[in-house]
Amino acid sequence: AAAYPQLKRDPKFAQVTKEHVQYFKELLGTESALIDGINADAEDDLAPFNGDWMRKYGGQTKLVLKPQTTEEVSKILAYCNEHKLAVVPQGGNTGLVGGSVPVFDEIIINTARMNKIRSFDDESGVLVADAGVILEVADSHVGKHGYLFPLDLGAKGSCHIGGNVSTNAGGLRLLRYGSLHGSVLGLEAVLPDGTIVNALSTLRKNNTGYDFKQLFIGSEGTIGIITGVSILCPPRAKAVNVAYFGLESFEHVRRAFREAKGQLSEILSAFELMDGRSQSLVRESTGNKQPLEGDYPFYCLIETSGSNAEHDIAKLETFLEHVMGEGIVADGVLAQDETQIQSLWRWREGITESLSHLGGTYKYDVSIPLPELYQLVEDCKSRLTEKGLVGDDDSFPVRAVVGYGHMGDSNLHLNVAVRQYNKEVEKAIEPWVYEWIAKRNGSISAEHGLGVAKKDFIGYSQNDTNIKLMKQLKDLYDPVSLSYLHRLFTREMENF
Ligand code: FAD
Ligand code: 2HG
Ligand code: ZN
Repeated sequence: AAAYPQLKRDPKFAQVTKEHVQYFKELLGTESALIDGINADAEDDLAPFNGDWMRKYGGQTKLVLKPQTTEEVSKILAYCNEHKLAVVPQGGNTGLVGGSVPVFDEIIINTARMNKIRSFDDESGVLVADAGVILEVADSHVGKHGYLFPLDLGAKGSCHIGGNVSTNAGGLRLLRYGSLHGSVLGLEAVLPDGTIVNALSTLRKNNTGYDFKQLFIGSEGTIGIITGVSILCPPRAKAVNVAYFGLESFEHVRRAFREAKGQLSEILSAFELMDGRSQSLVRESTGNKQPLEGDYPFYCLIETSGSNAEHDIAKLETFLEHVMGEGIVADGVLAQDETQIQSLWRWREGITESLSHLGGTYKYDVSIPLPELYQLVEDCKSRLTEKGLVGDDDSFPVRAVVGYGHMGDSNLHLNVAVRQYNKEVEKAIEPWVYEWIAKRNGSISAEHGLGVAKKDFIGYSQNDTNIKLMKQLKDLYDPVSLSYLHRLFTREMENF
């Protein structure tokens, strides 16, 4: 991956020296808490921290710090603030907008060693955990007590719950369990000057002034580092069913969604969309046989989660009879056991990884009203085809244009897979794609955040007043802007 070319390193930030490293070594006490590329060549050890999941953004850090406690994070930030050392927070480094990459030479503050479950209350379902707990670990922990983590996503095996909260990740269960703005009850965070903010409430209700935690949820590390999370987990459903359908058009998918909402209502826990190309890509990369015999332009995956298996199956069967009988879905399959449930989910969750085998992927994570949701993919495909950029042989830079996503949340993932990252392709899509979304009052980032990929395009989804207010909040939390946590707003703010 190439270094991010568009931004200049801010000269007000100091270079990391051996003296700085010595301070951190003494503070953290153990070799395993630090990767030191200042005193020795540590290129190989630093590489996984310097690159992102998409191999799109390259970082140049020479120092990774892995604190274990909130106090250590506080001391690190206070020191960085005092010595004008830029930092970037990093969790599982699975973000899809380059936000966790030290695109200059920022010190990485990685939460991997902050991995303790602090408490779980099996009466209220409230989990309190360090920010660096891996999402899947948190879910298994509460699972043992009959509860479910209210967020699920394809990167669950490596992303951290602190990273999830910082990006306000949406994922596969939002339709049923809502966004983290609702389920996160409290947070502990460290401000850029080292101040520890303890808002780690476990209460559902607490109307005593401003709700600080909400500002941290989705702010991508710009106003501080989250160190602890308190989150309300719902009971784990006793009966889970998954169905996978083939459909003839996007109109049919919309009708199926309307029917699913109407007939499955309170047990519906996911309604996911996959286009035909996304499924053939998963087939090609895994070698697995597709769940249905025929080829369809659209597929959808429906999950129900309820407390009574018999009731749920009865509802689901009535629904299936209806959508098949009315010709709303062309074909379908219902998972018969947990293994089949997992294997059907892989046809949806595996798309991102299958795309990554093709080379690079330009990712657009948009929210637009349902009627036009898929039109964006068609228009993008036509545009790239007209420009002669799409084709099967090696002379064409674009290998596939696919659309999939969280239909139930009006959230589409438009992915353009390229043999390698290519300026001509990027210029053909951007800012065209953002203009397309803005014309429909959509969001240019429904769930992945701005990172470095989308920060310059914030104006397509937020007006000047909103951006100005964000800047004011940023200044309040990080008044001297010494820590590099301000980087999201550096560019566009020059206009104010
Ligand atoms: P990182 O990538 O390490 O960091 C993400 C951002 O948060 C960065 O800006 C970083 O600086 C900041 N940050 C990290 N930790 C902290 C902290 N403790 N305090 C303050 N700031 C912090 N996203 C979705 O929303 N929905 C999906 O369905 C989804 N599916 C995915 C599937 C795959 C296969 C992959 C690779 C990614 C997917 N993502 C999805 C994107 C990504 O997993 C999420 O954004 C996730 O929440 C990032 O967590 P992380 O720990 O990896 O964070
Ligand atoms: C998903 O829903 C993730 O699978 C990733 O948000 C989407 O890779 C993407 O564009
Ligand atoms: Zn998604």
